[in-house]
Amino acid sequence: MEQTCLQYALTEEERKAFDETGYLIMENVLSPEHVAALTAEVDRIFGEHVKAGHDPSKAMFHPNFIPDHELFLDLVDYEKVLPKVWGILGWNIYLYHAHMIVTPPSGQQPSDKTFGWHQDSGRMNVEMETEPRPRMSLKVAYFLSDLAEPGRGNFWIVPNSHLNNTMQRPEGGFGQLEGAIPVCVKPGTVVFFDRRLWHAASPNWSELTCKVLFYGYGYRWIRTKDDMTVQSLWSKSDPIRRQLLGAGTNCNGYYTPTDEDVPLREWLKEYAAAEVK
Ligand SMILES: O=C(O)CCC(=O)C(=O)O
Repeated sequence: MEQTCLQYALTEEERKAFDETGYLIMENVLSPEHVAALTAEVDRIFGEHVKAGHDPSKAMFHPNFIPDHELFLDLVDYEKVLPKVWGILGWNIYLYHAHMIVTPPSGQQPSDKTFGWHQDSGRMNVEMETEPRPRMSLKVAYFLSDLAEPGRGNFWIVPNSHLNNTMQRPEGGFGQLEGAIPVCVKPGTVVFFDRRLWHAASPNWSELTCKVLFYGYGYRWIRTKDDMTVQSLWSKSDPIRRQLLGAGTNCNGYYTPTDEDVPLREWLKEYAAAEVK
């Protein structure tokens, strides 16, 4: 990893905003060329799913996409993004989950049916007994399509909701959570969100196809949430990327890491001592 990434370190202002609201929006993180190259691979994968029988008018949820192309692998330790992830979570982290979502035009009329509001990580929200729940992980969403207007299959969030274990749900299956907003962003925008932030996917009532890549980072002692068949990529990765792809010396090293388990800590000690706790 190059030291140039330190110019993208989490600022105190960003930390405060993330802690208070549960999310952070950064525009123009990906250049138009980068967006175009990623989009070409997303379109290829969508096409393969359609050939294999996926209904092209339905949303595609495609997890474990890091091995599908070098461009996806390169975002795992992307210099404009990773420093913000370690700034929030610290150095004992890895990519526990990644999924690609393509939401084509539904052809349906807009409705106010309640979306699938949730905090991430399923049973973690039932079996962890604290109020508020612990953060544990965050997701980075790379928006590839133009979501500047609502109704395009936008990602929806309830700002400041991450410390609420429960939310009042509208009765009768219609209406959204109080305070909910669509995230309206241009291609190339990245959104960081706390896994506890109440969020939802929404239907696409527009003519544009919605394309988003989600990268989930969490502590190394959290299990993967999809197959994450990234082990074959370890040998061609540098030590920090290997850590982020789940490598470790032995099981105990996920809980009590040695220097060999967490090269990110060693790198930070050398180049950004203030970041090591
Ligand atoms: O596709 C979306 O906009 C929502 C994704 C989501 O709910 C998730 O990553 O947990």
